[in-house]
Order: sequence, then structure tokens, then C-alpha cells
Amino acid sequence: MPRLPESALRLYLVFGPQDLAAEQSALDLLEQAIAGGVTCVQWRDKSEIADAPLPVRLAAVQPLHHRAKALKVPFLINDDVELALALDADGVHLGQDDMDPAKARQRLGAGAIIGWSVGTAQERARLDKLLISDSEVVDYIGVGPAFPTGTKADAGAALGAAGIATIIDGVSLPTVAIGGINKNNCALLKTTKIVGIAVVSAITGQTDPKHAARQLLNAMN
Ligand code: TZP
Ligand code: MG
Repeated sequence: MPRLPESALRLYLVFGPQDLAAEQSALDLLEQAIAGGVTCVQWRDKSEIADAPLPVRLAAVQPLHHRAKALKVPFLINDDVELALALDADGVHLGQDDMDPAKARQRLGAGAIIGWSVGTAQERARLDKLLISDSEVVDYIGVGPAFPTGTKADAGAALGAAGIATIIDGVSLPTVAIGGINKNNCALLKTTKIVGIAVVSAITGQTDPKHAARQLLNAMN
């Protein structure tokens, strides 16, 4: 039994305080996005709160986790394994420079969902090596940036659909693409084996996040 059904990776919202407009509440955004069809949520805090003590980080995210749980949408934490543990979140998403996935698996236990970012041939080789030692350590991978993005300054060069297809060729794990994905370009990724898309600004940057989520799903179908 996979910890996360592939269907939950169909439309994956990634966001944090830094992605919200001045008058936008994180809870409202989360509710709107899920109402529009978002299937998984990742809290990616790149604001000053990320450097605050655990109780402060916990207080910022607890209402969101609570609501996502009530709505039966998996809720993951970017990078911050201690926060995920304290929150009893569904799991974590780790970058290449974050905690090693094998160590995170030890900390979080067998039930936690662990996602890992893979964006280059070297990182793919690191994934293959990890899966040889333990095929169950990671549940899904995030590959990107698919297209140019203004959301992550150090995202690297856009891979395009062809670059993504090359990196995930033969990979045994479900994959989501991330980076610069919007309703106009997401269909270009249908030629690849991705099971879903992860987005920040295509939902957070829209005046109607619910409608934006619906449009993304429509464009993928
Ligand atoms: N990882 C790779 S690109 C990216 C992350 C977190 C940012 C994606 O943001 P957007 O607004 O969907 O391009
Ligand atoms: Mg990181």
C-alpha cells in the first residue's frame, strides 16, 4: 500500500507566508484551493517565521494542518522535519540540501510521506543509489523547474518537458513536476510520465484561487 495514492499528487499546492498577498490569509487560500480541487498541500515557509523557535513555527501552521486534515487532503512540511514531527503532519518534502531522506525516514517513522526534489542527472543518480539501499525510503519525487519561475531564485535552468522526461526515465516512483507551471503550459507536460503538477504562483498569485485550481485541473485533463 503506497503511503500516498498517485491521485493525491494530481494538483499539489506549495506555499508559505512569502507567497501571500498583503490581505490574503493562508487559511483562506488553503480552503479556496482545496475547494477548487487541490489534492495535496505543502507548507514551504521561506519567511522569518522559519527561523523562529518551534512553538512559533507550529502556531503559524497548526490551523492549516487542522483544516487540511478535516478536508482529507495530505499536508506536508517543506524541509523542517522537527516541525513535521511536532505537528504530526502527513510528511515532509526535502530538497537536495535538506536532511538526508534516510535520516528523515528514521526520524519520522515508516508511516510518514517523504518527497524529494530531483532536478539534475547527478541528483537522479543519488536517488537511484538511495533506492538501491532502501526502495521504501522516498514516496514521490518532485522534478523541476519545468519552466522559468520567478518564485524560487535558485531554481536553475528550466528543464522543459523533454528535460523532465529524461530525468525521470525509468524511475520507479511517482513524480510531480514543479516550476513555472500554469494553465497555459501544463498540458505540455502530458508527454511525460508525471502523475501531477506542483504549483505556487499559479494558485497563490491569482485573485480567485479556487477558479485557478479548477482551470489547472481542466487543462491537465
Ligand atoms: N521548486 C522548484 S521551482 C519552485 C520550487 C519550490 C517554485 C515554483 O513556484 P511557481 O510559482 O509555481 O513557479
Ligand atoms: Mg529546502
